Amino acid sequence: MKLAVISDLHLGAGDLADGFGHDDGEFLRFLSFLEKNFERVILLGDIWETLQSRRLGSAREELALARAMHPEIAKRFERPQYHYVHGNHDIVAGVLGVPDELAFQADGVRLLFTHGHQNDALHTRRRWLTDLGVWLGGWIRRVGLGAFYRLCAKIDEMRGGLSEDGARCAFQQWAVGEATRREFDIVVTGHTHLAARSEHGSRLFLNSGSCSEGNLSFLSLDTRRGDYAVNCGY
Ligand SMILES: [Mn+2]
Repeated sequence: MKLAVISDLHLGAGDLADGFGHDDGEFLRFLSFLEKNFERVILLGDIWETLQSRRLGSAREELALARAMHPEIAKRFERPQYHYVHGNHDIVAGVLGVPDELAFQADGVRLLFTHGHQNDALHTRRRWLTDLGVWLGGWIRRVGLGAFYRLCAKIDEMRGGLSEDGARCAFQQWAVGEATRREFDIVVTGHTHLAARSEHGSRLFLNSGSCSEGNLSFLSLDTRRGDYAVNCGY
């Protein structure tokens, strides 16, 4: 089976906290390319930005606003070729029936797709605190303090134990631990905005990076041929 994975688009309501950074028409052409070349397209979380709403805790309203701001993309994602798994910034989609993980077998390869925020101990134990931090981040951007926002994001990245070196990266260790415990060959994540492909013994860790801020990052998986690659642009 040939699969493409994209994540972390952060499609928002069009104000300064909308981190998508693409022209919708151009992005639709990218989606057409994925549809033509892959049997399934996995949307691996943080597709919609619903945490950085103007009012705290109005995620449902924010999701509706974001969808209205990007109507053609919203419609495209309804096609049966797309499989949506929610993340932490679009956790509200879970209320609408979007799952928090996807698992299946293709050509004898066992695959687990999870956004990856479940790894964040602070998010799990003190979700109100991380949600509040993300919401404040939206306002910091909205009032034009983009550089300050990026500094905070960097600090958060370090707190999360991310590393380019797979053996030292706490996020990868968690994901591969899940794959091992639950007997998956490949674990595919998003969340970190750092595209990655890293072998851990017999298991493979993949991260789709991000399609926000104008980036076009996607994973291509061919389970029949055993080809797994990180791609930037098409
Ligand atoms: Mn995330």
